[in-house]
Amino acid sequence: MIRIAPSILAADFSRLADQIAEAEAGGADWFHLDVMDGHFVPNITFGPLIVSAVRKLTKLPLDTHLMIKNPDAYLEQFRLAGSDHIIVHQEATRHLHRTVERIRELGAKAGVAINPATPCSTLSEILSDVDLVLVMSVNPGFGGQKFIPLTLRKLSEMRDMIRASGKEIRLEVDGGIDETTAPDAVRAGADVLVAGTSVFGQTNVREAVEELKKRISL
Ligand code: S6P
Ligand code: MG
Repeated sequence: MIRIAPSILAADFSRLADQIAEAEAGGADWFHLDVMDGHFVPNITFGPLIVSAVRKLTKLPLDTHLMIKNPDAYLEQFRLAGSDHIIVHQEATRHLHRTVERIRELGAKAGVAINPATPCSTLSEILSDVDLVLVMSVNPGFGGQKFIPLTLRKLSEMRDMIRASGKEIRLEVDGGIDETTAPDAVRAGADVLVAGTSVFGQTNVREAVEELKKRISL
């Protein structure tokens, strides 16, 4: 089953409750929350306060993508705020195994993200300990960027690594996912599609999710 995880980064925060409800009505499976600190990436978004606000608006899993330096210092706060999945960047984490174990100890699913320039092989030793791998298909920092086609090859490589591990690990793709790139990403092996602009950047959010779902089922 392919899941759609709309990213609230592109939502109208002045009417977040309506926007979340509309995406849910369209068939959203998870909500994706992009946390940026202005250090790991050149942009600042929000922290646990917004995660806990979204927690009150939906029962769907909250997929929290930490684009921050020293994520270890904030894992508990994001879990307490209601994150079901906590994703850290391989590039921002010194002791990845310890971090992943800590996320699981806190009762959340553990995810690891890799930037476009980071090889899949950097995850070979940790793969069987994670619940989710996120392959960035843009350089993290801003919504609305163009999908980098070379990342399709990385998705296929990561899918092969997951298959070889024999574990149930989700493969998420994030950045520039729309009606055109979504089917390509699914063919390459992704089973969770993060979509910001192509969902919340549209006038009719419900229809936008429905349309994405339709495209990937063709
Ligand atoms: C990339 C960004 C992603 C987000 C984004 C996707 O800088 O930070 O991690 O999930 O919201 O947005 P879009 O508009 O490319 O779908
Ligand atoms: Mg993201």
